Amino acid sequence: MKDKVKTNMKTAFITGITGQDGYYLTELLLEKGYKVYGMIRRGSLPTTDRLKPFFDNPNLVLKNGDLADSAVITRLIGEIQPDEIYNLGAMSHVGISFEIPEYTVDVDGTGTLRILEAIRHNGLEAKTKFYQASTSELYGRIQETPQTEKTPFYPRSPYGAAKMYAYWITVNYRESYNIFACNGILFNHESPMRGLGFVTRKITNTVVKIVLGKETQLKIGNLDASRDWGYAKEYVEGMWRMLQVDEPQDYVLATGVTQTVRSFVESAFKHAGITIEWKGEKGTVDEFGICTETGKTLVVVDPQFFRPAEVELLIGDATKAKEDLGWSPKVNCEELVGIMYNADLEYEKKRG
Ligand code: NAP
Ligand code: F7E
Repeated sequence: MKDKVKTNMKTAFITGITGQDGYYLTELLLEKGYKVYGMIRRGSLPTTDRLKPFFDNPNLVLKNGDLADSAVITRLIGEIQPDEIYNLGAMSHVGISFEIPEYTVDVDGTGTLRILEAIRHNGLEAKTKFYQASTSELYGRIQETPQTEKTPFYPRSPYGAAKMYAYWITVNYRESYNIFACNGILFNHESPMRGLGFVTRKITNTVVKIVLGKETQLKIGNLDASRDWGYAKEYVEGMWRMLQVDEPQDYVLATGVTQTVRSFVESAFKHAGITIEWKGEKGTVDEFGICTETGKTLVVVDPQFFRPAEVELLIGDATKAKEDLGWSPKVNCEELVGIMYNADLEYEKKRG
């Protein structure tokens, strides 16, 4: 019986396992009984903090590697012979991609090609299913609203342009070599596991720090950008479902609701019992937010967080994922703010 379980055990290989989505996908796949191999990068400090809850699980194996290193990727995929590969690894910060564009395309664009070539090199075209972490940033300067799988792309950053190459090379390897390869075009998804450099987590974490007296102000960039924000834990379920259907296809995952950064800020402060009133000229660096009760300035606009080109508004239509995969998100943005705020409150209290 034990041997039978082992034989039936599926094997997954995850790049980007140390990131937000890596954490939730690892949790999901281990729960489903997968053997999970994750590629990690060497850092001067440990990069595996998010994975601590799974360290004792014998079905999780971590291997050193990098998306910039073809030889390692080819070797690891050859050794692991995975049933499923989830390519979540990326330089994923849109703003920073303007500062390190060449590195971004090497990792986010060519890195995807390296995995697809490794599948071919190891003769795994008929065995290994491939998930590519595509993104709503492909839509950039949006060509229609809401955005679907058919909406034309118009990326607005080195990150978006690199991910556009990755999107098309995934489609190309599916069509050329019959690899089961899918693009998940995921709209923004957030959680307590989100990196502190992304706007949602920066907001909930800073608001908590203001409440606890560790910070005095939230310094923010473009308050009027709008995003379709969902809960990351639900989105990794959609990734997995894309690889369980008969035909490989590309799918949008989104909530279908968009909110401004401004309203996310207001909502996070509301969880702290603080009402923000906006002062100064709207949409300029002179705008600021005060606490209506105390009159203290709690939010200031800081141009260092502006981007050379901005994606102003995103809103996705995930009808295809609902129909084909039975996937639809349950957690709305207001609930998401609550989940993140409460987790940050616990986290910051523990840190002291
Ligand atoms: P994240 O938290 O920033 O995690 C990125 C992961 O990629 C980390 O594990 C990071 O490793 C790894 N990585 C970075 N450079 C690498 C390299 N050169 N070689 C190998 N691994 C590398 O991102 P996320 O939010 O989980 O997103 C997962 C994927 O989905 C990314 O590809 C992202 O672009 C894409 N995506 C995200 C969203 C979203 O809203 N979250 C939406 C659409 C698409 P270290 O820990 O060592 O830095
Ligand atoms: O910015 C504005 C910023 O960095 C959201 C990545 O996961 O989702 C993410 O990319 C918006 C932008 O996410 C600050 O200008 C204002 O309009 O949280 P973000 P993103 O750029 O949407 C997509 C789907 C991905 O694929 C990416 O990998 O918020 N904004 N003030 C700010 N943004 C940041 N980071 N920091 C600010 O202070």
